[in-house]
Amino acid sequence: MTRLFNPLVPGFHPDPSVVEAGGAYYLVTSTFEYVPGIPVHRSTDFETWELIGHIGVTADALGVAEVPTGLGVWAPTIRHRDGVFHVIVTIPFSPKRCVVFTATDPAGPWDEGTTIEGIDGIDPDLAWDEEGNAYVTYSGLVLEGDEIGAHKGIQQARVDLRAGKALEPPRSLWSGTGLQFPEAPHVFQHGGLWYLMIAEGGTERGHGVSVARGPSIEGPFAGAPGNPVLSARSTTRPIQNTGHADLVTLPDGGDALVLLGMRPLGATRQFSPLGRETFATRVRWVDGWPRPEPVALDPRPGEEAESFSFAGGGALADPGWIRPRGAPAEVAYQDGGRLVIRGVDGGMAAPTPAFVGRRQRHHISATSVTIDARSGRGGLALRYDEDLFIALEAHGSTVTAVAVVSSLRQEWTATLPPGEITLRIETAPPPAGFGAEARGGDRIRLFAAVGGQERLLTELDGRHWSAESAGGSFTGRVTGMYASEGTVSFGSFSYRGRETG
Ligand code: 6LW
Repeated sequence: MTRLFNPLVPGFHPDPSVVEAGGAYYLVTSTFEYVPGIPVHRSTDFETWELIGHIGVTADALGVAEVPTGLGVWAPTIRHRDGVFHVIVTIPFSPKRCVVFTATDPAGPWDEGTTIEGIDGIDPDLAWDEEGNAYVTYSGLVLEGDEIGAHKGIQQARVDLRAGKALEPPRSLWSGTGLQFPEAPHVFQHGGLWYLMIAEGGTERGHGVSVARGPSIEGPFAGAPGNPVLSARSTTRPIQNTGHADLVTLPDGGDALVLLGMRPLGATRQFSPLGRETFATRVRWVDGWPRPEPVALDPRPGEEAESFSFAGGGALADPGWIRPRGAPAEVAYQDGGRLVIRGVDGGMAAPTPAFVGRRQRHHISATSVTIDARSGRGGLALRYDEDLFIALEAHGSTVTAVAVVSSLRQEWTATLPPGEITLRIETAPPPAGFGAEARGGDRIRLFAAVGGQERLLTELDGRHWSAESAGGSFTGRVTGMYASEGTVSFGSFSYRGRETG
């Protein structure tokens, strides 16, 4: 039996879509303002997933150089047909809009994409009927113009992928049970019928999966009894917000959904530090309807540890580094066994900061760097967005911890002896119970050290840097190295994470 580790892909990885081709699975997720965008994870056993590449490796490839926070790359769908991988995605506020990227090797290179005119909405799905006609099915959320914010339900149009246009005005399909934000549609065939699976209820605690079926790809679709067929709302399940699902057949022959969820912490389970992650759950078919099981927590055991020394040439080429609105290599380079970052004014508050980071993937985590900040200012930061971040900023022998929550800013400063500085950010779940600390999010501790002398600069309540506080930022925590002035250099970066013990 295939074991479904959950999270399947930990850290900020929402809106998953998966396809099986040639004995392997390929999974893509949303990346919003981050570059490179749209990671492609590959697995042959559905248990171990490897990041093999990205679909947009520069900001221009995705049109996200100036995209507002929370917009950018939303909800890709990956499909495979006649030896070609297709990824269709909406990139709101980018010239790309609704775009289809193709590649014969999902590790890349991917083409520059073909925009599909006439599809105005989000969460596009791509499917072909029995005759080979291509259809885009999408969520009719209006993102600009006079009707901004209006919702037209689930829509569909036959499209010409080569010419990049809809071949008919969009038609309305079944749009769920009436919960808010019918979205994330996927259409597929099973047992001679066509199914339309959607998310509804909004991506917060009300999120769920609903299903309808009909005789053709165009419907008409009739909803399943008992929709939503999956939701964690108002339950004590450790994985909440479950929805936005795609169907897949596992290596053991059973069916499963990949979907997004969150792992809230705290006495009233309100704060999710890691944002929306990718999970999976088994599906049984009952009377021709998919019945997903509740999503069960099963994190990979033990500790995940990674470290980069920058002495070898390829450390910055690792695909796990990301940066808002620009490629990491535009501000960072390896020189003399170190990673050098050129400062950008505004530091972590800049929309396009000189920040090169990796997703926080575990509740118990420690990220540390060694830094030389004698010719600049910079350090280690934990970012939700440019308004919500924590930074340990070194300048000469001084280290300042900075915590920013919108217009609130607080600082703690320490002066250290001369020498190479180590900066470390640790996170841990809050204590159990109902005390003051238990009511918040995770506990975040900020350290600076030189030689054997270590200082705890401060301890913070992580509720302010969690998905619920960030609202429509839609991303998750990213921890990494940055510079705000001059140049700073890093000798090492390490991340250790685990879920228990
Ligand atoms: C995604 C949509 C959603 O496109 O959030 O709230 C968007 N729901 O399905 C970004 O993840």
